[in-house]
Amino acid sequence: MATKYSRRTFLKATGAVTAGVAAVSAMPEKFLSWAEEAGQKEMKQIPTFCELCFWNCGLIAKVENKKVVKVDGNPLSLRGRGRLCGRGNAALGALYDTDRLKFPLINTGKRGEPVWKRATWDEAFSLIAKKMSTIKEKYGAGALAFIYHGTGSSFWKHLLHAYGVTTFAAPSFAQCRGPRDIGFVLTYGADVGSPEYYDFSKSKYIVLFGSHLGENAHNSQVQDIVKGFSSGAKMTVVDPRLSNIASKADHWLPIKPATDLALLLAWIRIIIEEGLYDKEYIAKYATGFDELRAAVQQYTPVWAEAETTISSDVIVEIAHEMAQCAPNVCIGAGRYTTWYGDDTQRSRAIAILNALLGSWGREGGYFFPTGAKVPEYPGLPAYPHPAAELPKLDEAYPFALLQTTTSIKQTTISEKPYPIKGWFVYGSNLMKTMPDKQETIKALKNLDLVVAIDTMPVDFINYADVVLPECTYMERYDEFAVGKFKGMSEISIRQPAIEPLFESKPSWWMTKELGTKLGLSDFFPWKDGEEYLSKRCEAGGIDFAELKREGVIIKKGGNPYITADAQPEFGTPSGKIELYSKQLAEKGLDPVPQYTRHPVAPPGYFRLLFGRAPLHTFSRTTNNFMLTDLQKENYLWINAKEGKKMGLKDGEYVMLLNQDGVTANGRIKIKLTQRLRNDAVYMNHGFGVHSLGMSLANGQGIADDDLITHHAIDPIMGGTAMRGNFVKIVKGA
Ligand SMILES: Nc1nc2c(c(=O)[nH]1)N[C@H]1C(S)=C(S)[C@@H](COP(=O)(O)OP(=O)(O)OC[C@H]3O[C@@H](n4cnc5c(=O)[nH]c(N)nc54)[C@H](O)[C@@H]3O)O[C@H]1N2
Ligand SMILES: Nc1nc2c(c(=O)[nH]1)N[C@H]1C(S)=C(S)[C@@H](COP(=O)(O)OP(=O)(O)OC[C@H]3O[C@@H](n4cnc5c(=O)[nH]c(N)nc54)[C@H](O)[C@@H]3O)O[C@H]1N2
Ligand code: SF4
Ligand SMILES: [Mo]
Repeated sequence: MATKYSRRTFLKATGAVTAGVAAVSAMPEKFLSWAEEAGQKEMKQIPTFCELCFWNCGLIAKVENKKVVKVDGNPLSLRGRGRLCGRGNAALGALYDTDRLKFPLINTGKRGEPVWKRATWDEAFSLIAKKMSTIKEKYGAGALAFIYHGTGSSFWKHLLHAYGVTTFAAPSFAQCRGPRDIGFVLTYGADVGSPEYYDFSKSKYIVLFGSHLGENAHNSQVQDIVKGFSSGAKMTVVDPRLSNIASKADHWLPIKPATDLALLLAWIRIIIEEGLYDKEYIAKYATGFDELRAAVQQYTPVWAEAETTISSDVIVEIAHEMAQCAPNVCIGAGRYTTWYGDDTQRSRAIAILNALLGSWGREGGYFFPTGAKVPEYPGLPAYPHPAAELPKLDEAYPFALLQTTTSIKQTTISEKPYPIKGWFVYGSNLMKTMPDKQETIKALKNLDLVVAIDTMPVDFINYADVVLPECTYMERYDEFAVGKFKGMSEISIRQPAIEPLFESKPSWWMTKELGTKLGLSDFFPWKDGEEYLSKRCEAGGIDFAELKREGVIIKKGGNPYITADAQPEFGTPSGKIELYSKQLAEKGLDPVPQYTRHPVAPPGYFRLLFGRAPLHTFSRTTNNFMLTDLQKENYLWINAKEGKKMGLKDGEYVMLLNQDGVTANGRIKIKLTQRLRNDAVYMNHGFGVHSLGMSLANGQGIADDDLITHHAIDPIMGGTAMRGNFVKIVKGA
């Protein structure tokens, strides 16, 4: 076998890493300066973890002369197992992006039409502290809200809690996984975790609903599904589009969009009526079987065929296949689940189907995870209790376990039930993330303070009063990542590979400084980020030196499956799996999921579908020079036959107009394909950035979010369903 020479093996082979310049003389000219540099200084290897998505895979940064020259996966990391996805490998593109936010900025113009003034950190914090005090005096601390996504947000939560703030929300709940979390919590009293507790590597049968794993690059999960395949797992993928994972499946079901609940209810009915369910499991662990059975009688396979366009024979065949492989079956819960407005009910139907097959707590289904904990920093004062109990923001959505961005936005506009006057936004590009931009702008204009903590001059920055430039994940200490896995738990550390570039700073520093200005220094007794982490480790008996050296500490233990000795506990009111939910019934909501028909595209329009670009994370990476090299814009997938009928050519640019007459800013390239139904178009989310500061991303492709002017709200948990928009293709762009 030919030896593959990576740079590392090359240096190792020549001894350049340790032997200095002496070994260099025999090297070819082109490697000379490179190796000389490496030879003069020791190459450092710093383990840390990735933030290019929330999977947080362990990585090892290779540092020469204070420059990160490469990243590799940390073989010890359970989230990555020594591998990084395409985005994770582009860490240098994020770190060395010349468009990064470099110093604090204060907007001296209007909100949304910024005139930026470069500020010192002290000026920026003084302004924020002054405005916070004014808001607190006038309206109370309840008038401040925090919206966040990402690891460093925990420092801001701490600061704001200490200040008396009570309103916290993440788009990754109400615009993402909220429905599936709540659907599973209502059914099992537990959610499916992140990373999800799927036992794919042991599955005999896997079913995915619009969860395009591989394009949605959940690192270890993709590795698990590949293991499952190699051991002979069969798979069905339900998706209007032949996704990459669908192309590997035994069955691809190109379902009519928005009808998944019909298919699920038909499967539930078949499994019940043909007696294919796990009778012992249901008798022992579940409640509400008879009510479930009665409530799904109308959902016959023939009825489901009319709704979904999937033949009733195929529906029955797959139900039989699943049942044959039960309980080693995993019907995936999905991740991005805010689709059509009845999403918690669809997620509940998935949870119920898994229960009937007995897959919760069984090999190849959903395992019970092993948890880990790092204690809080010892001796911190208690957070203040707000003087008066504020009314619940999400009263209308009874199972919004987290507060929702939806309610924060609505409350900011209406000032009811109380005014919200200041937003802190961490790592969230709200212009692209929340539906209905005009409404978001209306809310932003009603605020007295908007603080953005970010690394890049993204679209949202233009609406901030003060911009605080955070250094990237490669330059900072941060919160731990604590992961629950099968028979193992993992604690990962983030530590700086190099010092922060420009004037950017980590969140532990920003919050300590601002906290001190606000008179909250008691809440920030640590000297620096390292001490903050080390004291917490000490309190929990965790070897900090080992953690720094290895990047992760793994603990084994815990039973992943139900056994005679290890019986499951369900955190529902009945202590059982709730096939029929009294909790929902009491709130006037369907106790068993019922099908609702959603609007279809008007003539001449297509349903707008969107999803992940394999080599990008939303708008996070659209300016990353290593990734724009691979994909710089998005494409409009359209069924080839349909496209040709309209005279469209592959690669031609078009514009898009939606059902409300709104045009997306920019143009998009047509991709004619046989891999999509003829009633929908599909594009990657994250592109169509409208921010001049993002020189590589600005104006590339079209933003799905420009076209999402309509959204339905999930009545159970307040999620915003964004797949109910329709677009018309306008030629001649
Ligand atoms: N139209 C539409 N909307 C969607 C989706 C969709 O597919 N289409 N997807 C939904 C989903 S699944 C989710 S989870 C949400 C996610 O939406 P958001 O919560 O907005 O999360 P991201 O898009 O990951 O956030 C990106 C922001 O984080 C900044 N950032 C990156 N690294 C750092 C860092 O280290 N520190 C700080 N302070 N900032 C950083 C980036 O520059 C960028 O501004 O969006 C939802 N909204
Ligand atoms: N590379 C990469 N990976 C990522 C991310 C990223 O930005 N980039 N983001 C991460 C985040 S936060 C999340 S939440 C996950 C999201 O990952 P997923 O949960 O997989 O969600 P989407 O990317 O929105 O899924 C889009 C798929 O749903 C299909 N679909 C559309 N409408 C329907 C329908 O009515 N029925 C069915 N059955 N299918 C439909 C689309 O055709 C597409 O294949 O990905 C994560 N992983
Ligand atoms: S899946 Fe990729 S982008 Fe996400 S944390 Fe892992 S390596 Fe980074
Ligand atoms: Mo998400």
